[in-house]
Amino acid sequence: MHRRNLLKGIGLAAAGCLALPNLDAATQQAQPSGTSPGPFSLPPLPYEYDALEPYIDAETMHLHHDKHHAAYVKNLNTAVAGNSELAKLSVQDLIRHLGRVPPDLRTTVRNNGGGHANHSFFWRILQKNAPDQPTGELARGIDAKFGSFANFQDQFTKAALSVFGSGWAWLSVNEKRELNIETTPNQDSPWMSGRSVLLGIDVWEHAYYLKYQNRRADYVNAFYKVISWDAVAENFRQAGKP
Ligand code: MN3
Repeated sequence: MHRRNLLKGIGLAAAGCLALPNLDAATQQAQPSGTSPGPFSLPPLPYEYDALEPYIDAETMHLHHDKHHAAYVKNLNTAVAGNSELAKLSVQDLIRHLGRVPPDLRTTVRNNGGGHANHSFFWRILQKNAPDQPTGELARGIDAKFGSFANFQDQFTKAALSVFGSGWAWLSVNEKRELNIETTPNQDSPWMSGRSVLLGIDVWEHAYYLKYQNRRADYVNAFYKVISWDAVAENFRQAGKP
């Protein structure tokens, strides 16, 4: 039975007061939440939505992950639908080699593939009960490059506050594993320029506006309370490996 045709046939579809079960909604609910048809899927948060309270609030995490990140995934799937060559690449392969993406799809893949890659990364470098600062090789690398952890923090904060409009600030490494602080607009990233990323902060307003409104500096200071330095150190270990 095709319910939509049936309803059309009996003239009730526009009435808006039907008591029949909504088969379309039931079909959608049969899929795991966060999925959209296509090769890319929204990774679940690696912790509870309220895990980063009071620094990053649960409502922001719900919106940021379930709506914003989900939209990048959905739009990326739409963009690669019908292009089997693109659809079989990882999102990292897509954004590292944007020149291989057909010109008519390139901006869409840059923005939404970038958004998917950046946010998938971002969730994993945050944690509850985070340590104050890095240790080991990463700490020594930061001291060698920036003089001290405090100097690094100062420069990273300045970078995050300097982004005009929407974008990100990053701690990245080049092919010689040299540390560098940089910023990118929109959903661009150091990956797009062949570098590896250790740490990144999303300074789009959607990342902080509900809790911090226009006070981006307060959000950046709060971000330091939830950095998983173990994850950042692991990114440093992996950087430059084939
Ligand atoms: Mn974001």
